[in-house]
Amino acid sequence: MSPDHDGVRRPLRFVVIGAGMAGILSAIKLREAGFGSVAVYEKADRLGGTWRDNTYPGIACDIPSHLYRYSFAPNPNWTHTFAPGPEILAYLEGVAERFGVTDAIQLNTEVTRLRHDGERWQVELSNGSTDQADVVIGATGVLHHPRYPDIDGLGTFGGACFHSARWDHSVELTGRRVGIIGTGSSAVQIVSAIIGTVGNLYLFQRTPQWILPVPNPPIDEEQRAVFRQDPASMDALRKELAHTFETSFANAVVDANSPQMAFIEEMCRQNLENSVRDPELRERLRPDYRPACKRLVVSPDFYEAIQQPNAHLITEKILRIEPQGVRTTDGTLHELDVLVLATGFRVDQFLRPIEVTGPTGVTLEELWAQRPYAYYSISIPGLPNLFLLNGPNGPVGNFSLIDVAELQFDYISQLIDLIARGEARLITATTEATERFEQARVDAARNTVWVTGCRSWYLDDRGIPSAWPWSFDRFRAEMAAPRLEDFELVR
Ligand code: N01
Repeated sequence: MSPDHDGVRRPLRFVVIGAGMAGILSAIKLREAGFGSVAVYEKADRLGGTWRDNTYPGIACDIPSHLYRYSFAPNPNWTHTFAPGPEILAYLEGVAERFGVTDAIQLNTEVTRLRHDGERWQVELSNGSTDQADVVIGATGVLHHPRYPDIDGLGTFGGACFHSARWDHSVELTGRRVGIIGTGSSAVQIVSAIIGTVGNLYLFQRTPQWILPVPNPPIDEEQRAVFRQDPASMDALRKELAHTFETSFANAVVDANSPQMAFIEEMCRQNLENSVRDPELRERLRPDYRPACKRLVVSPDFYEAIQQPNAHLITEKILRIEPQGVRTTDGTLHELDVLVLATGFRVDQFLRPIEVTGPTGVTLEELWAQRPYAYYSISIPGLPNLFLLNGPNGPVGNFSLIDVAELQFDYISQLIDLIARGEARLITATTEATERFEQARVDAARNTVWVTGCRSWYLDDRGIPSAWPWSFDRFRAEMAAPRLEDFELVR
């Protein structure tokens, strides 16, 4: 019997915002727990979140594919160690289909307002209709809103111009003069993917990046057949990858002085020394901060690509954009047909621009006037029964975000259970517990490699990393069960 009708748990209505990886997860888990009344609202015309939005050439995940998958839906068919984006999108769509949640997803429907009336969340939608929910799950993603650079004349460019997360596939690149602004993970993948096709490529680098040379070998059909026939062998691989990843990399970045971090630094330095032949180019590509201070860029072939005769690394500052191209401060006009803005994302948005008002009248904008925060990235004091997946200051950069979301969901489901059982009508973290958590997080962030002297999207307006500053083991332990004394439970 479903918990909606088992007489022990009361029926609840759930609204999930966003049908990306975390929203699909929520629908599957809620249905699996027997909650029948679930609506997932997705503003776009297709599910898939970041893997729907980012379709630029060369896109791949930099977390090994056998780690970047739902634990309940291992995939024996990944074609590469790091799967290309379209394969991940197809995987997410396949999982939603296979677990029967596509009917819960309403596409082209944006949540515009959430207002808690003391009993339930009143939900307003872009199509003019409304909904009500006992519990809202915000699964709106971290790297979602493109950041457009504030450069003079951006709108005057005469050719095609688009953000890396809004790739215009109707634009022909073959033989053309293509400019790319930015040198983050997106730009590096794009450069490697298009250098063989374009006429000339101009990479506008404001800050050089360290590059970790990790190869991306294919997983051949023979190996995939083994995984299909013997899922235990796939699980063994996953465990081995998870162990290596957590101990050698994910945990190194939160301890800037660890031997693992020293090893990663050495690999990056060797990569630069050994891969870039021209000493002058090598120096222009050399960062003046420690590897992994910015989110480490992983690429087996970027240095090779940028040394091709048709590749031009531009390190002069951009003065302005003109109809013909990009003018740098040395007076040179770099004439272009296409301009790609690989300039990253606005990472302080989360639920925004949804207007959220709690039962006391307090708004999300007031609560987050300085910057976004949430107790363990999940609960915002003043906004009961609203739970976030991959919310503010969570483990973002170096872990599989699917693992993160699954652990967070298990934690949230324990709170939902209290609501369903009538032990609480409304649940929210207390202000005091949230402040305590924030202080501990800020203190611990001082030991991370992210504060060793660089500018990055990790850093908030105070220069404090908006990230989980502890190990993954600690995250797992904290997510095992909520400390109820840190929550206000209203009956
Ligand atoms: O964005 P970024 P991204 N003038 O913010 C430059 C994930 N991801 O889309 O360093 C000139 O890293 C800016 O320069 P600077 C991953 O978590 C994963 O590349 O600030 N330049 C920087 O070089 C990643 O970290 C994968 O000086 C300007 C670049 O634009 C995150 O997404 C693939 C500028 C922005 O880099 C974001 O990566 C892709 C200006 N006005 C993304 N403004 C994989 O899984 C900005 N820049 C592999």
